[in-house]
Amino acid sequence: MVAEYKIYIAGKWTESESGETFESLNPATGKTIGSFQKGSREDTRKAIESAENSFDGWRKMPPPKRGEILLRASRLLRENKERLAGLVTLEMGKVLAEARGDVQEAIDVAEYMAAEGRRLFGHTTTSELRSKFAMTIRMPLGVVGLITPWNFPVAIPAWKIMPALICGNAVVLKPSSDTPLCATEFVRILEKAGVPKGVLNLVTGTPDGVGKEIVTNRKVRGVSFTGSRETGEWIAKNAGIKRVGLELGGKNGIIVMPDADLELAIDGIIWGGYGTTGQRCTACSRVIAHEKIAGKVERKLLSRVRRLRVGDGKLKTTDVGPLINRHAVEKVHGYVAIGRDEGARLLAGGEIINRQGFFYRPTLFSDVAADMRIAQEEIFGPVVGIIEAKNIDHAIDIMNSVRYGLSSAIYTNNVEWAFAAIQNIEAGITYVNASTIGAEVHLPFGGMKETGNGTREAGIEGINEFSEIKAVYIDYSGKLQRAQIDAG
Ligand code: UN1
Repeated sequence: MVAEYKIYIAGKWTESESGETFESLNPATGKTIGSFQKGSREDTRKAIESAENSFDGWRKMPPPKRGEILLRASRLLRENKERLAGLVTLEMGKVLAEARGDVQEAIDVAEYMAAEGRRLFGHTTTSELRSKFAMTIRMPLGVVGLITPWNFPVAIPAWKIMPALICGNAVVLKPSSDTPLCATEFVRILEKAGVPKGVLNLVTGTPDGVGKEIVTNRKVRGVSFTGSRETGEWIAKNAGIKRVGLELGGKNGIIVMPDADLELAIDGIIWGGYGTTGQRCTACSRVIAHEKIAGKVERKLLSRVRRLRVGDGKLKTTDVGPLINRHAVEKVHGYVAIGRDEGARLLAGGEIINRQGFFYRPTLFSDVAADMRIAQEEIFGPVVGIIEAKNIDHAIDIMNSVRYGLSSAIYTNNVEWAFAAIQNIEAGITYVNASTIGAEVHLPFGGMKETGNGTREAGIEGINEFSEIKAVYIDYSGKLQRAQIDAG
């Protein structure tokens, strides 16, 4: 018997009125791990209403009290870290060490946001008039809809839920249908930590049923989405007048300059390119190697890629886990064919592994031109291409030649080159002598160009994403004072 899970509305675990369910699979075996409610538009409307009804009580709770609940959630996450990491590996496929990192990221953001309960700073400032005081305060948006992907099935819901809650918003969460179990377990932890009924609602289901309602419902004041560019574009067009935060992926590169510590650079490329089976928005899919050392980079990388062990993420011997589903395997394989047709040289991988589950051989291309599709489009799999650059300016031009601008990295010990990269790469994140992945939760996360719409998540930017700013003027002069007219 397959375990059946429910949706969570107004503090109750219930079945969808649709009467329909869908299954979540273990990508390492292709076997079902649970059955989930196919939430409908009607379920979603109920969830939005429940959020609306509980919003006032929640926003009036003193933020440090809300912080205590988040802190309890962080403790519960810590106590349940191994169990949750096991579920992340089971449902999403990443190797256990990374699954632990996924849960740890949720703990970190819960702690950070819990402490925000005692800050949520505004500004105090001067006034141009006498006996007048001016400041800003933060207010919640109201009901917010959070739509999250499968690649960080605990961390990304946490990035969004924790700041949303500490700011006093009420939440409707729609997790990816590839990882509903992780979302369900995460919401259970928040329930146990004491988030009041109705403040956090979970509706599993399809983009058509749940996602569209969240995006188009006028009662929803903010939407935060991490996922594909196509869906992001649809959201931007259809959300109407509400705040929208988008994080839509990348085509991230690592520049390797001739003076770089090559062993370090190779470690960074392997981690950024093949960690999480390349399924991070921040994954490195382009190595931009200076022509003087490109041959060396290629040889060293190839010998490392060949040694990567592919398998079930729960085994200690596995370096690279499965892809998320059959469709992903086909997509990656399709891109490998495109790369070959375009004239890139396939050095390793390029094949579907013939076994249960959704496995793909770690793949490396060289002779990649910056304008090839495999160097321009997000593949979201274990595929890396090497592109040669003549000098630092050329390398940065190549880096910037894509529509995305999320993460980037440069390996060099030359201060001039490092700062050229810092100042000229159009990306939300630049690493120096570190890989493209590994963002920490107290710094802003997000990208430029078509990676997003200018919002940033995590850290203080997470608070900005989920709060409104009000300007407050207090005139204690006892007379009419007109700004711009009576000053002076
Ligand atoms: C993502 O892939 O959308 O920096 C998030 C990193 C992780 C988060 C990635 N902390 O790679």
